[in-house]
Amino acid sequence: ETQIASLLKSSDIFPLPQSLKLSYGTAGFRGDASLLDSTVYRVGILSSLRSLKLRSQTIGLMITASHNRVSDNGIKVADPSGGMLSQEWEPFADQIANASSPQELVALIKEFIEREEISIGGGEEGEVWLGRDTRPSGESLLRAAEIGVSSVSGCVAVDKGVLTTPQLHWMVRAKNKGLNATEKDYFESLSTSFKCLIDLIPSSGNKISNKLVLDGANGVGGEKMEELLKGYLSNLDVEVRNTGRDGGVLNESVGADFVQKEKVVPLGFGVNDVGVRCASFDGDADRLVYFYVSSNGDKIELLDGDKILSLFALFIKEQLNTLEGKLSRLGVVQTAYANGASTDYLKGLGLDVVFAKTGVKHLHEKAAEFDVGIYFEANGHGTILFSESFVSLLVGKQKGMSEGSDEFNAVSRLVAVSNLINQAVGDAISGLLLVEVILQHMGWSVQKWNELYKDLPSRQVKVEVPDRTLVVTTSEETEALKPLGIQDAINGEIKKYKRGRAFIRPSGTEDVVRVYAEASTQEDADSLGDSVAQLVK
Ligand code: NG1
Ligand code: ZN
Repeated sequence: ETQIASLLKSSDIFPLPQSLKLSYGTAGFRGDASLLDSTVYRVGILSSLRSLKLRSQTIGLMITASHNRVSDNGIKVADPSGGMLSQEWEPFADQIANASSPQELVALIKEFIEREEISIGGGEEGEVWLGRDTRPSGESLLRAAEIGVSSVSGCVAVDKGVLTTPQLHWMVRAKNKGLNATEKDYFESLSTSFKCLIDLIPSSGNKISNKLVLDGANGVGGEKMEELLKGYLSNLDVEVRNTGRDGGVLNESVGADFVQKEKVVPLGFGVNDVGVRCASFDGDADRLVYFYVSSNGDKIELLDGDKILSLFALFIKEQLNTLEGKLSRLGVVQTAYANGASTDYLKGLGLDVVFAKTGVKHLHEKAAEFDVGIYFEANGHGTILFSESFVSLLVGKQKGMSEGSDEFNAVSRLVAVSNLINQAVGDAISGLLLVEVILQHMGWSVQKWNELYKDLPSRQVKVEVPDRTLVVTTSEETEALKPLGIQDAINGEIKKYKRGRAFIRPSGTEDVVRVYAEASTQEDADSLGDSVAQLVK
């Protein structure tokens, strides 16, 4: 009862703005930052309940709206594994976020606590770690989240300050595994395994230029990358631009989402960078794409998530092939946005390619079914998952191998990759380090890497509609079930183009319907994209 009274009191401070309809969506709640106090407060409560439910394990709460505009913000929950909040709890998240009064909120919470058999107030403890990106609204939203967390009795909020999204996920995962879990531990783990992989590069290979220029999207990623370079990896030659210190605006004409969707040079890059290896992070540094500026200085050649996935798959496969006997199942996971040429390439390597719905929670789940599962969204969000049993098998086998043999080195590389790559969630910093070391290992320039396969021309269009929920798709998202008849019309358009492929789906993070189109020429992809967009309007 005292618990209820305290919830009623604190929820009074954060009334729900009128006419706000929230949905947990692809990646947590997002919206205009000025409207989100009540939402983050309520998600704070949810996180405490989650921690109590999971026997006091630590839960993560990240305040970010990733690649969205700077005036937006958002919140998402990390489960104890470091992965996304279990989808079973999403309906509850939606319900409480939309509760229109403190009384309704408290009633929903009471009912949920009973149904989930969560006990509160009998000495049970809960812990929630909070992080935020560099958005100006982050600090006050974090305060609201803290109040939500600590309004549940026995629960404490720990403010971890400004972090990339993947750093917080990594720290939560480490904490619950009983490992050292500070930001320093994160940097040390990444830099140690990176150096280990560098030391394992065969000396006979081709040497490539070390130089990389990074577009930090004017967000948290550039800052953290500089910290890593300064404190831990001083001999890596990375120049960071768009750090946010030089007056640039977060995600505005910069960053991975901009570069990948618009396929143009981000601000701060141009004719002086022609041919140089460049990379872009998104606003919270969970996405990574590479590019190089082509000869006239305004166009780019994009190496997206699909190409990063292909590079990783090739390297991992090479190591696995060096081992005697078939020890593992390697698989890759893509979404409908994957370029058709990348899927053909991966299948051509003999890999098991599976498809998941948009949103990393769906890809992560499928990748976890393999011993080594690599997943990437075309936009650059992805990682590699190693099953614990496979890593222990490797470590066990290595003991009987002669040091320095090809097999021994392959095992050492795989173990180092499992430590370097963030296994909680896609991480631009750890992904970048892995790309860099693989390119050095292969002796490949960015141009050479780009030649693995040639992307089919594609085009993405956003269509603003009064109600995007009217578009309903199949589970693979490649066919629209509603509005009735629209899929037949889309098929009619697709048929007109060689290698034509197109689909529509409602965005889970923005108020738009997304159109994806692919065809054998850029003109055709553009024209297919535009005509499908017309059908949606
Ligand atoms: P929506 O807005 O649902 O398409 C976007 C990305 C997803 C995912 C989430 C989370 C595209 C086409 N969609 O989701 O892949 O990354 O944001 O950030 O890039
Ligand atoms: Zn992001």
